[in-house]
Amino acid sequence: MKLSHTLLMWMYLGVSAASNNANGELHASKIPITVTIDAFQFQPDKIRIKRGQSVIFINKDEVPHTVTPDKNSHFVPSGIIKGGEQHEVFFESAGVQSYSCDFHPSMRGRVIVK
Ligand SMILES: [Cu+2]
Repeated sequence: MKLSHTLLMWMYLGVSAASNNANGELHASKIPITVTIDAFQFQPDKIRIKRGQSVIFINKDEVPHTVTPDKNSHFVPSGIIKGGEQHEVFFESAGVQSYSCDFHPSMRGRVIVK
């Protein structure tokens, strides 16, 4: 009795994990991509997304950063992202959208929007 109950539990856990996995892959294109800001670097600093997809920038540093579009880039600037906070940026225009941090101009990254 006890053994079969344990077996059922394991089967249930197995099925549940598998369906979560399949679900995640099915909707992968709609899941926002994450860029981590860590040690004064965007990681990764180059990503490819589809138009309409968003990118969540997570600031793991203790100081504030921004995601500010270059002159020829088209997206709404993040404004200040405080240390430990995050901000979602929406990319509606195709092309290479390059950006930098207002406070640390050497911090640069690119989002390639298809
Ligand atoms: Cu910065």
